Amino acid sequence: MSQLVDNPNPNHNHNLYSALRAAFPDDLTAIAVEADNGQSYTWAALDEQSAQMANLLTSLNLPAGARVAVQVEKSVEAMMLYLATLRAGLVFLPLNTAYQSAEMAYFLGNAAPGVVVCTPKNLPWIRELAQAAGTQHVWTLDDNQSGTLLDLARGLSKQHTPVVSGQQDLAAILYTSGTTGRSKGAMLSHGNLLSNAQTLKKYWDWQKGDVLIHALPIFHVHGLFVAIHGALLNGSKMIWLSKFDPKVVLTHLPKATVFMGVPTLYVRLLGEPGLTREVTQNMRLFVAGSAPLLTETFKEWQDRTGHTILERYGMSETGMLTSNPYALDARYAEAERRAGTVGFPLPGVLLRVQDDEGKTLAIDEVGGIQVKGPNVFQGYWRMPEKTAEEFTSDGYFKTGDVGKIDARGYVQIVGRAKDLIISGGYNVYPAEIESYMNDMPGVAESALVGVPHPDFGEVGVAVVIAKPGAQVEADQLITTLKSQVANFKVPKKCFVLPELPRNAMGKVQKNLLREQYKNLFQK
Ligand code: MLC
Ligand code: AMP
Repeated sequence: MSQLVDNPNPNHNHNLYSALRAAFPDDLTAIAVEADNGQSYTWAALDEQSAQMANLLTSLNLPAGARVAVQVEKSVEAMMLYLATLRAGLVFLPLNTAYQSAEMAYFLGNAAPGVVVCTPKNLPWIRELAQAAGTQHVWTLDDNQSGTLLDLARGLSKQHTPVVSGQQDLAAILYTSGTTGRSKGAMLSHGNLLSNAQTLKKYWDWQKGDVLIHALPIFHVHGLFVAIHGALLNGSKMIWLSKFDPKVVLTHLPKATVFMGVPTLYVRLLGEPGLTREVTQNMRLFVAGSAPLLTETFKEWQDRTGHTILERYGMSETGMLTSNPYALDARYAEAERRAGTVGFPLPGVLLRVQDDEGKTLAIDEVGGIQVKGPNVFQGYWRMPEKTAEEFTSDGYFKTGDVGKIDARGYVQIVGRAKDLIISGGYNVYPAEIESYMNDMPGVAESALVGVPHPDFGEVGVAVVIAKPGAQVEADQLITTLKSQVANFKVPKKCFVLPELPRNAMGKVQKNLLREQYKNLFQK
């Protein structure tokens, strides 16, 4: 598991908020966040309002490690709730706003949170699910500075001393699905998150005067940790966009220096004629990750803006693992950001490629990527056996990604051992969607495969076999799925076929389906 090195001072508080707070600028009246709703927040406001929320959480006297499950629209107050949860020594559990009731029932039932915060709109059904999960406190938070969370916190003290946390004490749980079965909660500690944030601050050379455009959702690693920790740990202002809109991003680029996005965001920005060298001339760094960045996107970005996108690789269980160099990386004597690679293991991260027999492979040989480091998680929530399965006997985490390391040390991801589709940076697990489809009337069996898509990189295509004599309508199947699961998981196309291709062992040959439909959305 994670390789956290103990601080020699036994009184040192490893609470992540303490480290972030220590990096705030001296002038607390300066603007920390400029939001697209016209509101600005000073550093003092971040500190004081998160203190009020932390005092509210502390007043509940929940046991250490209690979960605070949050499914709300993106807002600065939602980020403050994250900071407050850290301060109070509780565990932040962010949930995608696209999740519907069956998905939420599973997460709340599995995590048994002490507090649930939801949008006012969803309160009636979320309250029922939370009560069924044994949660005593259900609050609301809207994206217009209203909700019962803020009502309850408003009168409380604006001072709060962060709870003393150890490096391995949990700070957050992120649900992720892995290869099979239901979602698993990846447990991340204060030490995991801080070590990764400190490493990135150095490796990407965060500088005085940097301004980050924050355009990603805040319920996943990329938007919640990489972006927010990066800015806060550098005392840097954030331009806070509630939703990604390429036209809006363009208007902010001249005032910013750092942008982070999944590849779809870069593809959509390239679709804007206003993306030029002039508009990006103040920018220092464009970071891409969460899904493969196509070489053509990388090159087109270079041509249009003169900037070279820095691609990095990570996951929920580990935070960031590798990165192309920002500047010269003395370990490799390389400074080049290379398309189609995810760069070098970050300082402190051990990365190797092994075959199925546990043999470490040589340069350019393809196998499973395994990692070790202070950023690697504490295990899956209440799943010790599953956790044990995902680690090697010498403590490396098996990422489920397939790749190789080339002679210059660059890591290349060539595929995934896990059956996973990454669509616009969101993960879709075929097994989950297939089980919904298999339960539909008239369906005998089904398969979901990922195929290339010009906007989302990859999207799901469903193939369904009807029971003898049954009539199954593809459109109806899609409509039903839309009412059951988060919208990004719904296949973009569905075909009803007489049979699925199988090999001699009877296993569905998904590679043949992927081949058959590979040009469905592009030439
Ligand atoms: C939306 N839709 C998607 C989708 N997003 N379908 C597939 N994949 C997606 N990612 C659906 C919508 O519901 C809609 O369906 C239709 O597609 C068109 O939607 P849209 O209006 O174009 O979508 P939009 O709201 O603009 O969202 C697109 C997006 C968003 C790219 C901005 O998906 C996004 O923010 N992605 C970023 C995800 C992210 O942050 N990942 C980081 C994970 S961390 P309909 O039926 O209503 O028409 C991680 C670790 C790491 O992986 O390494 O960082
Ligand atoms: P998640 O568990 O949702 O955090 O998704 C993590 C997965 O996203 C990784 O295991 C990879 O498969 C994929 N991923 C992240 N960054 C990259 C990248 N730069 N290139 C290719 N795949 C990536």
